[in-house]
Amino acid sequence: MKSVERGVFIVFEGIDGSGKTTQLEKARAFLAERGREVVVTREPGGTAIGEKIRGLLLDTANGDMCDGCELLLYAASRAQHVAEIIAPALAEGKAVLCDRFGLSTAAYQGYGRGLDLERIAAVHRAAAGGVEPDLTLVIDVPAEVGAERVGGRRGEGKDRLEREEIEFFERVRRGYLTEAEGDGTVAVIDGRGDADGIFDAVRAALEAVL
Ligand code: Z5A
Repeated sequence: MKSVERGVFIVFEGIDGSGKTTQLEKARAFLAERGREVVVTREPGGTAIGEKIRGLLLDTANGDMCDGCELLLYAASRAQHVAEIIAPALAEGKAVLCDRFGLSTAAYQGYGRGLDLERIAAVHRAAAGGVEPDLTLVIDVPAEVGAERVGGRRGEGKDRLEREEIEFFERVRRGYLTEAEGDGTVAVIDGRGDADGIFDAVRAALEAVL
């Protein structure tokens, strides 16, 4: 009987415009070439319910959303996402590549908004139900670099979160770097330079968990 390959859960993180989605797509191609069955998904979103929640979170009409409401909406999206997509895919031995997960909540709602990190961790545990990444790749760029990369989207088309000031994204970046310290499941990758060069470092980190 053919043994079922172990599922592997890999998360791509970083501030807006870090290039994490570009790297995730390269990882998808790399894993598929190696014959892995790959599920690509994202937060907030990833399910029909989650995409509705994403709409609420990004809607510029919701400018008066309080930070606690925002935290719980990300968590609600995650609970559905884990139950409907991530846990079943891992149980079937698939490689799950997820654009953002728990570290986004610590970085944005904790370091960015200033919510208590213990509270965030408790809410995350309730949502994720013990399903945690084997590897989280933080694609690290200064806030100015991220802002330049998403520059084309700024102005008229900005969503509620993209309207934040550059200082907010610097706090978020510092949050990622602080949370990564001493956590063996998190790799920080320098996100400056060209995308292929960055992927060399991403590939090395992926190979270590495959
Ligand atoms: N959020 C939260 O607050 N709490 C949570 O718990 C969760 C999320 C889960 C939506 O995220 C918002 O949700 C996010 C945090 C919050 N927003 N804020 N603020 P999202 O992931 O959907 O949105 P995003 O962060 O803006 O991601 P993005 O648009 O997909 O950008 P990206 O993934 O960082 O980058 P990219 O799409 O790969 O690249 C952006 C541009 O740069 C694009 O034109 C590329 O061609 C270019 N690029 C990429 N790599 C390079 C390199 N190496 N050099 C030059 N140019 C490059």
